[in-house]
Amino acid sequence: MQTQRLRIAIQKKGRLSKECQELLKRCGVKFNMVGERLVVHSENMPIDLLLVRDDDIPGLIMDGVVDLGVIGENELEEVGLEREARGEPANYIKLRRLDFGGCRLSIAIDKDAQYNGPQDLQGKRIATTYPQLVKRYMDELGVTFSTCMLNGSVEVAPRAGLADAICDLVSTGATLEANGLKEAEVILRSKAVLIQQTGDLSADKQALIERLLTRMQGVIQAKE
Ligand code: PRT
Ligand code: ZN
Repeated sequence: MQTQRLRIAIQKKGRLSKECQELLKRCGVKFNMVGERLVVHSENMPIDLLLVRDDDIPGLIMDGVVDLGVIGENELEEVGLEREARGEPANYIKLRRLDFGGCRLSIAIDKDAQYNGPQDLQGKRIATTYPQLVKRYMDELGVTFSTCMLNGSVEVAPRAGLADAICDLVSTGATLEANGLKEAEVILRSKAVLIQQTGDLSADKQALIERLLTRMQGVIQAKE
């Protein structure tokens, strides 16, 4: 269902939402976040913001339900691999990397364990929310392993006896340290990215996207 207005999916609440709203505002998109609305209409441009959980954003783009989305590369790539494995469409256009949401997806092990390289992970059980990304990395290295899928509390899995290691997002490293873990392998360096669906959009929408991108370039450069 194509709408006249450009639809942009952003995270409703979480680590990307504030900076994402700020970026749009700096690009001149006026809107007012009130209450618990799913859709917020811009007051000065033909743009609707769709406020959702970040997990839903890659699929909304890949199914062509929304035009643009802002999402962490970690989530985008995981969902892409998942969908490819299920034979579902996983296409998108990466318009630009943004200057927030930076983190790395890393495998971490007991801080006192010896670590000489990926072969030390052979046969281990790794707790993670990103099984596809872990599999891609380990397959490339030829290291076999098993997973323990957790959507939260990944960092306590080794202590709880659920897994030998974890693979989770790290920014300062404080969470790993607090849980007696150390980084062994960085498997992905991630930032928030602006993505577009691959369907044909109207000339008006495409022109609006170009305008937003030009403004974004200016906004991001001004901060550097
Ligand atoms: O509710 P919803 O599903 O929308 O949100 P969410 O809880 O799934 O995601 P959210 O808001 O936590 O994160 C959104 C995105 O922010 C992630 O997908 C990443 O792209 C990015 N990001 C950047 C991070 C971090 N930094 C980060 N540090 N996401 C999570 N963390 C967590 C990490 O999982 C760990 O628990 O922070 C902890 C580690 O932080 P340090 O500083 O202790 O290392
Ligand atoms: Zn999420």
